[in-house]
Amino acid sequence: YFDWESYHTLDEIYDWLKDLAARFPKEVTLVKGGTTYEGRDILGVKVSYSPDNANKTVWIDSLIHAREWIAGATSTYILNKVLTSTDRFIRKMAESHDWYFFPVINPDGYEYTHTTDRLWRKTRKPYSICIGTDPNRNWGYKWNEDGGSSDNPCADDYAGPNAFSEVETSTLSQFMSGVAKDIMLFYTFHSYSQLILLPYGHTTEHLDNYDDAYQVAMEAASSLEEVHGTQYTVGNIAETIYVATGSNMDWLKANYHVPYAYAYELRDTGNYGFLLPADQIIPTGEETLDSIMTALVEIENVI
Ligand code: 0X9
Ligand code: ZN
Repeated sequence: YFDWESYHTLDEIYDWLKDLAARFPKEVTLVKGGTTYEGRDILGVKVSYSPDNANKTVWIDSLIHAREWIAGATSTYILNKVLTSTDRFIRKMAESHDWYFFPVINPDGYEYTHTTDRLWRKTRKPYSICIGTDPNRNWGYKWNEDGGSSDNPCADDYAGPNAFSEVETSTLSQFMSGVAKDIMLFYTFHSYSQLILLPYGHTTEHLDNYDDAYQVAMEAASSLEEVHGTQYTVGNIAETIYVATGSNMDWLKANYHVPYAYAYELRDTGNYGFLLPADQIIPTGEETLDSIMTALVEIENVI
């Protein structure tokens, strides 16, 4: 029932995560990262080959924006390879890190894209005459500042009435707070535009360890391109696309000093946009996986 030839529903993804926990009882733990307005769980898995949790952690989340289906398909592709790849190099990288995968962090919205409106982006909690907050504008760092979001509940980038007004972001942020000190490398997958974006979204200034993180991303982008020729642009969020505040990445980076944090805007550059055909899932997964492995090598200088 699960493959990378088609896009899957929330139930299919959650059943697959539960199935992994049953098939790999030593390595895979099902984790509840939070809850949603409509009463669903935000389910993820922890993958660890180290009984003493001594490994550095890689975090991968996706589908904070409901319509960006390739993002969820790519994170499950990578999760599957972390568990089952027989490539020696990938096995070494997989087993020498701990991993958190949260393929669907906006489950109500994702379900809605399958049942009712394929291009829905936000959560599903009503505000006056409109529904939903942009969960990637609702986190508590620079919340609703600098013109990086909207006060209009009908806008697709509505920040919500206050930071963490949504149960999805408040519960998931509590979960992330508990593991943040172990996170060395953070990814949040979006689509589309073929970009590797670096913090922060409120300013074009290059803050914290920007230059170092940029070098790693450039190496990651060049190894991504080697797989299928797909070209990515690397840069600061505000410089590369637009000012955007209240994202999960910026909140994590600012509060926990996670050394390497990237938002990927996956395929394509607008030909299909959010409606990327399913026959691009596997190539997108292949190239994205390679870029992550390269980032790990660059960060840790190991072969
Ligand atoms: O606007 C957004 O939230 C993201 N672009 S999208 O078209 N996928 O909606 C980019 C925001 C930058 N990413 C993060 N700060 N995570
Ligand atoms: Zn997005």
